[in-house]
Amino acid sequence: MSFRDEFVWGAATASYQIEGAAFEDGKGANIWDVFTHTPGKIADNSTGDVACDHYHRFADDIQIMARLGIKAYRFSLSWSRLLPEGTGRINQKGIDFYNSLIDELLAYGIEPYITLYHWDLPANLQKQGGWQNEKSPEWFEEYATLVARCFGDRVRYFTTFNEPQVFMGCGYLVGEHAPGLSLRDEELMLACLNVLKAHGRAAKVLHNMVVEARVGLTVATTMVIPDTKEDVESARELFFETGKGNYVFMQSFWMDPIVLGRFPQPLLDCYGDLLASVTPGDMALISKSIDFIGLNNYTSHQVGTDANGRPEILTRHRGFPKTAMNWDITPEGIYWGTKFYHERYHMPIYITENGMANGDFVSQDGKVHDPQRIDFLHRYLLNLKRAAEEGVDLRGYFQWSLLDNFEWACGYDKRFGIVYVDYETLERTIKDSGYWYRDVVFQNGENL
Ligand code: GBH
Repeated sequence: MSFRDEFVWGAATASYQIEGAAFEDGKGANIWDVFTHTPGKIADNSTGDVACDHYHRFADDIQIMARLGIKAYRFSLSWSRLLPEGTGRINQKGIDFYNSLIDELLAYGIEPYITLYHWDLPANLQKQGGWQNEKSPEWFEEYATLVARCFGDRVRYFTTFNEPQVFMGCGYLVGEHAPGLSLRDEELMLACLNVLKAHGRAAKVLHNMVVEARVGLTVATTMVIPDTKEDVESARELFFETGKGNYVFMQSFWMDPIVLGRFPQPLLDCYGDLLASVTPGDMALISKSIDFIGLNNYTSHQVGTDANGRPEILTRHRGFPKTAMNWDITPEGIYWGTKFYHERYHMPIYITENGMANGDFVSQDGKVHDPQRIDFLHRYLLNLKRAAEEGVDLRGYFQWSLLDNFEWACGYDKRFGIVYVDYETLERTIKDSGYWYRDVVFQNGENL
């Protein structure tokens, strides 16, 4: 067996990165609107005001997906488009937009996968402390209730959060992402715990209100590749390790409570008091709250074992293959990482993002030739297939991204799409990798 028959081949995007229409039709400002309009925060001084103008061109984009045979579309909702202040007042035009998007997808037989939160918190909620406010789990529950009520008649698949590691790590610790904070360790931990509590509440609402709901949470992974056969244990240990000052970017801090119902012991040892703010009632909602795990993967560490038997990250040789983001190209990581996830959590897994940034442009023949991306995807998918063959419960794969788009602090210079976007004319051109992916989808990966 390789990929199961009903394996879901999809493509992914996120609201702030593609929609544009940032101040149209009653949408409220969110933290990325504020951040991008603050000088010096974005590499090319750009904003998501227009982005790919998907808000007005979604029907064309769905036609492109249909042409490529894409079976599922993972997109996120803009919270402040639906609830301009984050709670309370509802913006009907926002609901109308997502209704049209969902209906159009269904008309083409494309299954919608909704992400509730891909980093764009309503600005009004940030004014009240954002995820540091102990009311934030209630805010998120109110939002999830609206989503379930409006879209739950047609949508079954939801992820609550995209990469809590990144929006908390880069947004609340490193400060390179909105809202640009650098919290102290204890403050950061409490804010992260609010995200977990928010997840628990939203998952309950979705399960209660949506018939046959399938709810997940997506984490960012830097996978691990054992250097030799002797380093498998070291790689596993490094992948799931966590401890004092080392949790926000890690795996087990987020996923252990959600799947196993408890925090890892090293964290209980050093943050016991803070973790106690998660009451048994909170934990009852957080644990066993998901039906699948979403993994986003781009790169990996090479892991060896030092003289004391401890895992160590090995430095790769000079000139090691890299993408335009300068991230190492590491196909085997997706094999090892999904395998380790499977062994620890025994859950269905979707790859909710995988792809690469490349220096794409339109050639003289009017096409976009991106053999590097084809090779990258081919190698990663072969490793994913190997994991599937070895029994990892893989349910689907979403290409990041359908379109070139606003790459957060890097602006528009980095192109991740299988569809090229000309930001002057907003014209779309399917890249060679897009056509290649179509063949993979049609053959369920048998041609890899
Ligand atoms: C995702 O974040 C986002 O969900 C998506 O919105 C975004 O556009 C996309 O990926 C591409 O960036 O220094 O070599 O160890 C990905 C975030 C990427 C964070 C890889 C950690 C490790 C880089 N992660 N990164 S490295």
